[in-house]
Amino acid sequence: MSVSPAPPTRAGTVAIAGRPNVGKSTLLNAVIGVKLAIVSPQPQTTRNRILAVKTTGSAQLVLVDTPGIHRRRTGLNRFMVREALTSLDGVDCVLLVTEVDPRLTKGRDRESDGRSIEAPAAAAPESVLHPHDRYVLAAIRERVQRAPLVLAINKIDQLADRRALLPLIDGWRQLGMHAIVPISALQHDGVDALVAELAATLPEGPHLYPEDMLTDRAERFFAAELIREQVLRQTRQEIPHATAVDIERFDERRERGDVVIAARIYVERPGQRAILIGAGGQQIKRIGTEARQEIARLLGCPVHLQLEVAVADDWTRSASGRQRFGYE
Ligand SMILES: Nc1nc2c(ncn2[C@@H]2O[C@H](COP(=O)(O)OP(=O)(O)OP(=O)(O)O)[C@@H](O)[C@H]2O)c(=O)[nH]1
Ligand SMILES: [Mg+2]
Repeated sequence: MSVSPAPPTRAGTVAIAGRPNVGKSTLLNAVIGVKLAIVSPQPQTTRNRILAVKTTGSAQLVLVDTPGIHRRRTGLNRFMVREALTSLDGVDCVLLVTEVDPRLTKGRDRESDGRSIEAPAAAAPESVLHPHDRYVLAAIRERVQRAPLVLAINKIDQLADRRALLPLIDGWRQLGMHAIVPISALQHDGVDALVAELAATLPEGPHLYPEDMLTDRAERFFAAELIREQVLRQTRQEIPHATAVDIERFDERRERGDVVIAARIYVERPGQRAILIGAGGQQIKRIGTEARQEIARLLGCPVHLQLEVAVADDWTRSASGRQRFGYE
């Protein structure tokens, strides 16, 4: 009786890249099944690369969430775009994320006879591509020569009729994607198929990390991020982008089984501080309540959170200001 050999293990790094707000971090969380990366409706939510390990069957994917790639290269944007682009160096695969474009799909969705969604098969790819995606693709190609590009077209839950995807898929196919997978990261639709496509691109070899390893970042980092997430979700205009969070105390009290965290939220101007605190301290209280619950969920234990709001004058505008918060 012959025993067939076990399939070879595969392992490698997959950078998740794309323009801001297309759902890269939502997708990372969906793949690993843990809310690790912060998510908000505001573009430029993610500022740092975040590594997360997904071991599935014989394959291990080392996923790297990255900030959105865009044209602006001043201040904090410069740091974020550099962080995204340098994350591409040496990866085994690039997972390029885009989203269904409402301008391409909404009008077509309203048609029920399907006529208006017929793919203009001979159309130039440029006609269906979002201009920012074209920029992102060029920036990736400049950096990545050999690694395959797998495209995830996200937010398909927004489509009434999935046939509206056909022209988009056609356009992208002409641009040399290794694979194209329509998904809804939010509804976990197509995510398993995407993981299988990614795993198949990875080189054969031993796993790079122990199976129980989730991320390379410390709990303090995620605590600061979850506070920043609430600022992004609960404030508008310039405040989200003027915010940095510094964890001043992070005490695991083993005897009580809880964690005490004291954090300071920095903004750039006194007026922003006043908005963040809100009338009677209501705004900062709401931010604290939500952030505490999110941190407790991630750490799996009760959390006591004290928040203060301080001003670091125009910190995003100077190299030393950005350096102070680790963004330089
Ligand atoms: N409808 C829908 N919304 C989604 C989906 N995936 C993400 N979103 C929403 O899109 C917004 C942006 O999601 P993020 O995951 O923060 O996007 P990102 O690409 O990481 O953004 P940056 O970090 O700013 O580059 C959030 O409001 C998400 O809830 C999806 O599959 N369907
Ligand atoms: Mg993100």
